[in-house]
This record gives sequence, C-alpha cells and structure tokens, in this order.
Amino acid sequence: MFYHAFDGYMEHAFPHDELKPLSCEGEDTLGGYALTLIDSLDTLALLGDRERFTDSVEWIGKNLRFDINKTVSVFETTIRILGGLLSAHLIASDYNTGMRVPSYDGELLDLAEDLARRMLPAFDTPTGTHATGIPFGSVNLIHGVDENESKITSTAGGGTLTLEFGMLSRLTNDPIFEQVTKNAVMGIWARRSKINLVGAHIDVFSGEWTQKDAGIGTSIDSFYEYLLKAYLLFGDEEYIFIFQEAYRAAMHYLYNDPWYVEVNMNSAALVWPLFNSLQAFWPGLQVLAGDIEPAIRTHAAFFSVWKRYGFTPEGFNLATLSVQRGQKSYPLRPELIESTYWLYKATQDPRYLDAGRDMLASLQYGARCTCGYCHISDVEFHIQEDHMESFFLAETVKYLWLLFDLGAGPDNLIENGPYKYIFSTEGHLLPMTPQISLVREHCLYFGAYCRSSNLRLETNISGIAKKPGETNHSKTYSCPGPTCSLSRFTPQSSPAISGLVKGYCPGLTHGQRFGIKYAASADANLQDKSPTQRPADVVQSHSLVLVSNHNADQVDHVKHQDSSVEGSVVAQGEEKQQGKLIELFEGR
Ligand code: DMJ
Repeated sequence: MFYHAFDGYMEHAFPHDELKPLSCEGEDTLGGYALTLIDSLDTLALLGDRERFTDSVEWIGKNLRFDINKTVSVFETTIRILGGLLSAHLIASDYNTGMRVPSYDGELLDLAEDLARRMLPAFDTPTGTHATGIPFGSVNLIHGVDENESKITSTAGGGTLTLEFGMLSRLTNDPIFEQVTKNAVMGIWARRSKINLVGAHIDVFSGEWTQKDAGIGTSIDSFYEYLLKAYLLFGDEEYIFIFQEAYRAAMHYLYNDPWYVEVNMNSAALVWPLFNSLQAFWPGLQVLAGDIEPAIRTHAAFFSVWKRYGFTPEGFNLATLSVQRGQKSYPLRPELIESTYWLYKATQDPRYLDAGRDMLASLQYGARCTCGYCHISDVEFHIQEDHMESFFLAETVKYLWLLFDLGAGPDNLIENGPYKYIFSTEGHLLPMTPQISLVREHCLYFGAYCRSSNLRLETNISGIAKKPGETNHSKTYSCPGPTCSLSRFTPQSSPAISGLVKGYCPGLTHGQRFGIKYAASADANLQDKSPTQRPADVVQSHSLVLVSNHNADQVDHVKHQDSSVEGSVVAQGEEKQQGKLIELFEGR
C-alpha cells in the first residue's frame, strides 16, 4: 500500500504537495514544497527503507526553502511540515536509530527552525497568559500575518502546536517556540467554561468564543491529545493537570456510553448527537491515559459504523442512525486505525487484528486507484475522488503497518528501538531522548549544563519582515555565563515547579524531580460541585530534593514531606552536606 501510493506520488506529483491519484498529477495544497515527501519521511525510516529515506533527506536538505510568498495554515504546517522535518532530523542524525544518514549535517533542523520563525508572527495576539497569545490560523511565510486575516481560529488549531514547537526549543536551545505555544494553550484554557469545557472556535484578539459547541472531534480533538502528550514528552506537569481536568469534564458531559456528543460548553445542553470521524482518535488517547475500559466500548461502536459502510463517514447521526447529510465522505483518515493499534498494543486481543484486516481490505478494494489511494466522496456508494491527503502515508498506512508488525512480533523502531516514542497528531515519531525530555530541567538548575555556552538569545517574534530593533515585540532571554539560570525559563510559566534536582536522575519521576504531585483521580463528588466549591489545585504531597554537592553529578538525598509543611525546607540527616542546599521551594 505504502509503495503504491508513495511511488505514485514521486512519479506523478513530486515536488508538488499532494498526488491526484486518479488523474496522476500533482497539486499544491499547503505551500508548494513537497508536502507528501516530508510527511512520509519517518514512515520510510520505520519501514527500514534506507535508500529512499537517505535520498529524500538529501533532496530536502538541498532544495527546500521557506522564503516564499505563501500564506499557510499554522496548524497544518506545524503538524505536517515541522513535525515531519523534526522527526526525520532525529532519525537521520542518530546512530541509535539504525537509519543515520552519513551525509546529513542538521539541514532539516535548520529548515524547521527557519519555518517556525516564519510562523512566530501568528502568535502576536493579546489572548495568551503572557506576552503572546492564541495564534492566528494562517500566516504568510514572508510578510507575517495578512492584514485581512481572520481573527477566528479553532481550538485544535491554536492548541495543537506544543509538541513540535517544544521539540524545536529543546533542540535549538531557544525557549521562544515552547513559550509561545504554551501561552496559546494557557490562553485557551483560561477561557474554559465553568464546567471545564472548551468551545470549537475562538477570536484570537477578544478571546470570545465564536462557536461554543464542545466535543472531542472536529475543531477540538487534538487539543486534548497534546495536553497529555506534552506532559509525556516534556514532563511539564502543568499539562497533565490541565489534561486531568479537561478529560474529567469530557467524560462527564460529552460521553454517552459508548458514543460522544457535542454540547454547549456553558450549559452542557445537547447540540449535536453526532459521531464524527475525527472522534475516532479518542480510544487511542484513552489507552495512553490508562482508561482502557471505555476505550474498548467506544472503539467497538465506532468500528460498527465502519463495518456498516466499509468506511467511516465524516458524520454519522446518532439519532437517525444514518449518514449525516453533507458529511458522506471518507478522506482516507487514520483515526480509527490509530485507536485499533493502541488497543491491540494494550490488550493483545486478536479482535483488533481482525478489525485492522477489515479496514485494510476496505482500503484495498474500495480506495486503491490508478496511481495511489483515492478519497471516498460517498461512503454509501463508494465513489472515488481524485485526491490523496499526505496524512495517508504519514498516519493511515503507518498505523496499519505498526498494528500488523506488532502482531507478527514487535521488532521495529517503535516497539524496541532505542527510545520511547510519542506520536504527534500527524503520526510523526517524537523520541523521548534525554535532550528532549530533560533539557528543560537542566536549564533550571543552578550550575546546569547548556549546549551553547554564554547564550544570549534574542528572539523577535514579529520581526520577520522588520529590521532588528524595529519591532515592538522583541524579547530577550539571557543566560549570562557558561551555565543557564532560571531566567531562561521563567518560573511563572511553570508554577508547578517546587523543587529542583541536578542531573538526569533517571530513577526519579517528574513528580519527584519537580517535587509536586496532583491528585490523579478526582473525588467523584467534586464533579457535581460548582467550580467555586472545588478546592483549587489538589496537592497530595511535596517532595524535597537536596543536592549536597554543587559539582557532583548525583543526587545525594531525597526526602518526602507532608504538604502540611509546605513552604518550609527540612534538611534531614546527612551532615555531610558540604555544598549547596538547593532550595527552590515556591510553595502553593
Ligand atoms: C491529520 O492531519 C491529523 O491527524 C489531525 O490531527 C487531524 N486530521 C488529520 C487526519 O484525519
């Protein structure tokens, strides 16, 4: 499947963005820069296709440029292009992956950084928790935000950027990317309703919700996904705290076992009794969150829709149990297959291999066409349409392959490679290397190691079209010596941090390293109380970490203490403490 579609694209469409698989031509749908090739890179690596992976990485390094006068979607460009470049960079530059490209010298990372800087002007809005806000939906890669650009964006569009931008910060040592995307998430979350739901569309200037339907599918889906995954990848506990609240509210107000509905974000009144195909990622997310029982039931319900039509329509009406008018298409989406993979991985129940085989058969018999795979414009009549989205190769085929490869015995980069991987919402492989998962901690310690010494990072978020010094929005982050200090990552952006540890400390959880834990499961009674009746953040305990020797690489002593002594520091035992007691206890 992969090679029929990939070779079809390379032969008939490359370097255009996407393949028209019936007419065997190319089309530019995002920026005109070989989108499908970039989106396919890590699938090539996963399949072990060294030759095509190497050729592709080399071609992109030599030929791709982003100084083009195109206005592009910030969300799509981030998840497809930025994510594709970053995952391929991390594979091509690392011997441990078995796919290192000998000639590779960081070209993809440079391109990713250039692209991300060109998108920074989109964040120049007043709706964040700090100086930047929820981004515009689109940005011009040369001129910044167009004068007439819409101020309305979707929740998913503004809140699904943290993984790719956060990775970039950790790879470049420039915190700006991580900060602007976190500000955007915080800006959205700050405008949640009293019952912890978010709407679908928001005005990035006024912060008003312009579409107040809350759900887990269209326009919102990956907002939830990135809350959990940003925590898993970066260990930033603010994200898990928000995820827990958001997830609890979704299960309380949107879950109608086994389906999910859309409700008004304020009143929880039912708006749409509709299954939409983007919702099908949710059981997979629930596996990651450890909530498998409801995931199994929901997956079975969603799969029954697939079985009925041979594909999932974009919308299926739960009241009439029929395809929603105007939502009859299946554009080769991956979500149900993605959840099938996760549930098989969690349960090893062969029913998920059967489901995968059914879906594969539908694609082979219903969607395979002359030069690739075709969108289905009507799932009832299986009418093929002349378009193939790049995510077919980035996600749909990748998750199918992972499912069956796991069934055959786990022997691939994901299942037994050198790192644990988080999948981006576009299915890109984001490895949990120490540099990515822990570098932020390093930069928080006194005496922390920073890759570039004597860093002085001057980042200008809207300076793409301006000369240095001309912008109103330049930001300076300084790191005055050969070491980084707290100033690089402002404490305000990480209120959960209360204790800091020097070194990698692989034996400690993030909770122990950061010295705080949030209640993992809600008191059931809390759900029925109004937000004002609920306690603020429920702190179970604090950890206190003492580092005895400023220069030592090990943690000498770890003590836990009850939250009743919050705000105080107790150095217990070990008179041998010679060096510094690192005491950074903000208290909450
Ligand atoms: C992909 O681009 C991503 O999975 C995104 O999160 C949702 N839409 C498509 C796949 O359906």
